[in-house]
Amino acid sequence: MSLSLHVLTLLAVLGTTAVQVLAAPLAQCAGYQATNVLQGDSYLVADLALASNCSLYSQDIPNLRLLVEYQTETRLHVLIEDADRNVFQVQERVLPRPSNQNVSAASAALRFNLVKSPFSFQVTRASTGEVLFDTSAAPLIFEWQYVRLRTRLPKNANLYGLGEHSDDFRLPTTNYRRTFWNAESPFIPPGQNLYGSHPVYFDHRGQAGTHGVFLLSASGMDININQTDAGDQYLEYNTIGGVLDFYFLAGPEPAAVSKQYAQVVGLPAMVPYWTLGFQQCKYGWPNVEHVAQVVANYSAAAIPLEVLWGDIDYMNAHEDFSVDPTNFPLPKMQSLVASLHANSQRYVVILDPGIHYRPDYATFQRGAQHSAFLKAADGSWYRGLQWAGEVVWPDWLAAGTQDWWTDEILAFFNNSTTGLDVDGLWTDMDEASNMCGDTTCLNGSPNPAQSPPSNPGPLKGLPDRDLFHPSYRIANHRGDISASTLYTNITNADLTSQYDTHNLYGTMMASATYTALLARRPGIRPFVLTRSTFAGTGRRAAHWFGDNASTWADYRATIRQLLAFASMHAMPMVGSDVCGFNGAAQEHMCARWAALGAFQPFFRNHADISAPSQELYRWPVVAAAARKSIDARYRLLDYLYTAMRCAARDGSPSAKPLWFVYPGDVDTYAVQTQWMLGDALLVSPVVDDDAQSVRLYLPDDLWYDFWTWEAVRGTGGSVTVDGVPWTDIPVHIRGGSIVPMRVRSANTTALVRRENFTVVVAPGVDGTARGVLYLDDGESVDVGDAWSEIGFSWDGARFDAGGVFGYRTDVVVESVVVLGGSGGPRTKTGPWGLGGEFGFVF
Ligand SMILES: *[C@@H]1O[C@H](CO)[C@@H](O)[C@H](O)[C@H]1NC(C)=O
Ligand SMILES: *[C@@H]1O[C@H](CO)[C@@H](O)[C@H](O)[C@H]1NC(C)=O
Ligand SMILES: *[C@@H]1O[C@H](CO)[C@@H](O)[C@H](O)[C@H]1NC(C)=O
Ligand SMILES: *[C@@H]1O[C@H](CO)[C@@H](O)[C@H](O)[C@H]1NC(C)=O
Ligand SMILES: *[C@@H]1O[C@H](CO)[C@@H](O)[C@H](O)[C@H]1NC(C)=O
Ligand SMILES: *[C@@H]1O[C@H](CO)[C@@H](O)[C@H](O)[C@H]1NC(C)=O
Ligand SMILES: *[C@@H]1O[C@H](CO)[C@@H](O)[C@H](O)[C@H]1NC(C)=O
Ligand SMILES: *[C@@H]1O[C@H](CO)[C@@H](O)[C@H](O)[C@H]1NC(C)=O
Ligand SMILES: *[C@@H]1O[C@H](CO)[C@@H](O)[C@H](O)[C@H]1NC(C)=O
Ligand SMILES: CC(=O)N[C@H]1CO[C@H](CO)[C@@H](O)[C@@H]1O
Repeated sequence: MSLSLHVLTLLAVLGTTAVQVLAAPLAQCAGYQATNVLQGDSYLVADLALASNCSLYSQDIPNLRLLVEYQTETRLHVLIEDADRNVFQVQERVLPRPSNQNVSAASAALRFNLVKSPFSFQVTRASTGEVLFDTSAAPLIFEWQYVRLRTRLPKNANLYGLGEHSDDFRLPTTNYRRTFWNAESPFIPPGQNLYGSHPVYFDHRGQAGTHGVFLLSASGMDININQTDAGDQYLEYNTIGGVLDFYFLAGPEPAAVSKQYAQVVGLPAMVPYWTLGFQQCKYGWPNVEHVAQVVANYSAAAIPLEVLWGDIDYMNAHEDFSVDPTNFPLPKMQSLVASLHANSQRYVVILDPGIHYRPDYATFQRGAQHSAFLKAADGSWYRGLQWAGEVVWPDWLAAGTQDWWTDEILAFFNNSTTGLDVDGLWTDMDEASNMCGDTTCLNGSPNPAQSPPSNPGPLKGLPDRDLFHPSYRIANHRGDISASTLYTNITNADLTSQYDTHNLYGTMMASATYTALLARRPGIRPFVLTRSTFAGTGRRAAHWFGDNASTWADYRATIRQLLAFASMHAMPMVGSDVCGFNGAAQEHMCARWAALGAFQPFFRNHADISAPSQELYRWPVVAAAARKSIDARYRLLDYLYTAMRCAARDGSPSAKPLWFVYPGDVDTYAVQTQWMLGDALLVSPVVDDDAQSVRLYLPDDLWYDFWTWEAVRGTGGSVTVDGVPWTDIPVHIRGGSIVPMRVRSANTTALVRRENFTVVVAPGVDGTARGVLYLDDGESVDVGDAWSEIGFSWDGARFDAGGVFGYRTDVVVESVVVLGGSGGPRTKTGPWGLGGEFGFVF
């Protein structure tokens, strides 16, 4: 590349205001000097003084403060903030911080080493001295609207996470940029920012352990992973604001990092049992009669349907809290929901954040009375475009918004005879996606945002920033940071700016919806599905992977997305639009996707209005694949529910990559077409277009074919499985596991819960096995003592079940099956009740 082209590119990227700041090349930036270092048993503080002005994109902040806390044995907190504490920090009410247990530095698994001049720091693993993070790679830059921090990394490091993206699971290590700016992203374009922001990465160093690095920041940013011309590997944060609020997580086992991360951002919500059933949606269903036919046709095809969804079609003129009086009239909707409920099926509908700006629309009027909307400069409501047309936007940080939102949900989704008695809510378009692509779409009518306050106050953001066109431009695929979303110069009710809170909008909407649902059915676990996410959203909501296409490429992408969300973003309840959202689903692909979806936690078929219908009964082969895989899923429902319970209790991943289980096996590090569902099942779908064979990796261990129970000795190599019918998906049970299964499947999860168990013992290489079964009522937020956690063990000759038996049930263990052995599986028949421990020699 020629020099002139390089400069031109820079100018284009930086915009016109950047010309003068280009005069200060990066190399001249001298960073900070640490002074007044004060070290206690469990903390270190220091002042950081600017060495010389850098002024790369905006003015430097002269005085910073460093706070290092040994919060737990495995968690080190490093905060670099402005000494005056004006720079925005994510509100505690949006993301409550974990408590600091003040452990002694000497006992912590991670060490902090300070270099005073120029200031840099290292984080090392105490047990080995291994350097995990080292910011001496480049001087710290901390400006009003640009913050840069670079860490050295081992060459070609094994890095994962940094969602939401559709890129390789093991991240590229050269010339790779991840941008964080929540955006509606149809077709989930590779290499671009998508709907959510999770600035946490896992760094896997093989036998030397795995650690995690979480930057608690909602700011727009680019994270560059690259090598210098000299070949030095680095990862570099480039943010347009916020502070550097790092949590270093020691692991050292990969799943330990998942748990430590969940401790920081909050444990995931426990899902209601029914949400693990199969679900169907489509945008463009024309009327309630058609929807009732879908339900009937699922039944006629003997494919269990648990949850029916309503996309925006059900609304009147796309207004929230309304039904279309012609095609989806309320009485007919109510009888649809009543008949679903009578059959133990469920109904969930969509809500959008854009509230129609129509003076006689009661929801708008009541919101206005509560001052629940974002405001423009002249005090009028800030407006934009969403499905309903010209809309105003809830300000989730305003004092009256939660009450207004809860009241709307209580009234419209009234659980008595007057309302639409839904079982969950779906928050869409919450990035927030604004169909006003630029600043003039409302017929050019001026709609300026309110002036930012001259002194917003502590942690609420620096005043006098260019909130519209910051000089450092992140690589948002939508263009400017205000493009196709809310203007970033809008002031929220708590005096923070959209510039700083943009990435929190969806998580706040999901959280407000969760709160409303809890008020509506007190004590019952709410179910919220959100498109836009941020670190910690799993505390309140589930997520689907957005609007992609009915293509084999996107079928494969779901596996990478599942792995990242479930194992690294503390969001266990995730899945894709089965058979793809955009475009025409092809028969064989849809059959494969039905089976793949059956082994991912959130399992919903959904398609766009422009896409042909793709319900699973539409093709015989797809129906057969669905029946077979849903039958298996439902027999495994309590195994899956137990995995969700583990996730909710301690952050254990509901699904994870092979290297979590075989961290020393380098051949697993890049595997992104297989996953472990829970601890025992390895799922290895056919992944090539239209193929009937799959090359799957089987680690050096004992495995059992889930369908035939045949033992398979993995050698730590790939094996080819040929002739995989369109209806099938290869699944293996890991030796050493015990898997509780229902004896039979049923048409709804409520019926599944009445079936007895068979317990499948899959002995490992050493001949032993263990497993666990969690049981409760499936819906209470607080189950009190009414839960069971039954540990199963097999020592080679004896089977035992013990643990906690608080959940009362008539369901029994009918049989115990031990796989392997020369004579094939051996079965012992009970029954054994689930009210107390039992055991026997086989
Ligand atoms: C940076 O520039 C400001 C404004 O010109 C000046 O007041 C300050 O002393 C400079 N700081 C350093 C460390 O050079
Ligand atoms: C840890 O120390 C901080 C600062 O001294 C204190 O505010 C906090 O209460 C302590 N936490 C615990 C759990 O002791
Ligand atoms: C990676 O480094 C190369 C060489 O310095 C540079 O040309 C490229 O722009 C960098 N890419 C990113 C994403 O930082
Ligand atoms: C339901 O099945 C009937 C009979 O096959 C068919 O005529 C109808 O179009 C189907 N409707 C839907 C919505 O699938
Ligand atoms: C729900 O409907 C019942 C019966 O009409 C009514 O008494 C109640 O006030 C309604 N609840 C809300 C929150 O609107
Ligand atoms: C926010 O930006 C828009 C678009 O440039 C402009 O019309 C409006 O006046 C700005 N508001 C403030 C307070 O700067
Ligand atoms: C219906 O909603 C009210 C609150 O509006 C709640 O007190 C009641 O328990 C709910 N009933 C059911 C069956 O969910
Ligand atoms: C589900 O219902 C269909 C028809 O209603 C029936 O044929 C099928 O046997 C049922 N399946 C199970 C597992 O109960
Ligand atoms: C479960 O097993 C018990 C004891 O053998 C039996 O009485 C009961 O009918 C079984 N339940 C079902 C749904 O098969
Ligand atoms: C991750 C992925 O494969 N994304 C694809 C989604 O669909 C668009 C359009 O077909 C492709 O361009 C992307 O590559």
